Amino acid sequence: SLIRKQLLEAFSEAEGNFVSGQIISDLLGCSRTAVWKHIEDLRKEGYELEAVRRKGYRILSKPDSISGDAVAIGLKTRYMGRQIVHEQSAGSTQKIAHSFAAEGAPEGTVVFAEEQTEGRGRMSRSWHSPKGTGIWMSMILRPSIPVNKTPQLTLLTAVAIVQAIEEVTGLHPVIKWPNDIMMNGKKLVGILTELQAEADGVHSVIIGCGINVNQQINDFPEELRNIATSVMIEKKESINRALLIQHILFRFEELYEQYLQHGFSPVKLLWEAYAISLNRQIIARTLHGSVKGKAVGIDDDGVLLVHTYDGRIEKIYSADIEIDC
Ligand code: BTX
Repeated sequence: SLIRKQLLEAFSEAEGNFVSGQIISDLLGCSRTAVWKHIEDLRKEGYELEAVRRKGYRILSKPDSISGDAVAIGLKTRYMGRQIVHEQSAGSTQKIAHSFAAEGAPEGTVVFAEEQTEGRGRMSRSWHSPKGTGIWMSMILRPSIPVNKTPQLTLLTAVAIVQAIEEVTGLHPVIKWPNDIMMNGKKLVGILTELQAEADGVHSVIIGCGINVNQQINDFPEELRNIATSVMIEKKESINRALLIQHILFRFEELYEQYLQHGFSPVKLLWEAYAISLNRQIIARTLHGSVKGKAVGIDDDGVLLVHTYDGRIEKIYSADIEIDC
């Protein structure tokens, strides 16, 4: 309701400080008793609120929900996440985003699901997306860039997510080219970039982000337990998903604007600072075989450059990277 929205906005502006009962009743144009009733409603929804005489009310914690409201209230972006589609359960948020994009959804539209039953990774691999624990989201973008530049957006997204995780949790994840964010050698985040393009260029780019947030180790199936991790496992406390989403969308928009104005170089510098695979011996497994050598950098398109043992520089467009110890 509108009242609920105004109330949450008032708390959001107070940034964790008290808002007096009088201010709330003026704002909502209702009696102090009615204010109390609205506060009780918020408590029922899972908000933890403190009431102190003469000071008023303040929010101690929000429920870990990623409903449209929870993400929208306190969001500081101009267009990222200004249109939100939130599903309790979806096959894949990528699929939903593709159909919204085809119907003309504006840039910045974001699709979330509490769970995915057919979450997908690259090359028809699957992405485990259990209910209520992670951020399973797809962002719709409409950049005017040639098709061959779109892999840069995967790298840009990785930088935005690392920055947001650092801000919210104090953890320092690293990026493994092209699309993994890792913590202590395990996968924390996967990114999948897909396109709708025709001869006249890119119509839309759909960036899917799978972020393991509040899973415990037992929430992962056996085969992922040695290769996957979550923010909760690393940080040893649960994290409010809506807050993390807000930071991701904000960082993303900031970098994306820079990218549209100044090209890939500013993003490339940041990406390199967060990358672990650079200057290491690696094995890149591509669809056409493996390339061994030292990862020496990425070029201006975001392609990985590998200095092979026989002295050549190989360009790797798509591969799985293993650090060769
Ligand atoms: P990828 O192909 O690089 O990684 C997929 C591989 O990662 C799987 O084969 C498996 O080994 C491992 N894996 C699967 N699930 C998880 C998990 N939860 N945590 C860690 N490792 C896992 C990465 O592809 C791109 C993933 C994008 C997922 C998002 S979620 C929202 C959007 N919707 C959708 O269907 N996909 C994207």
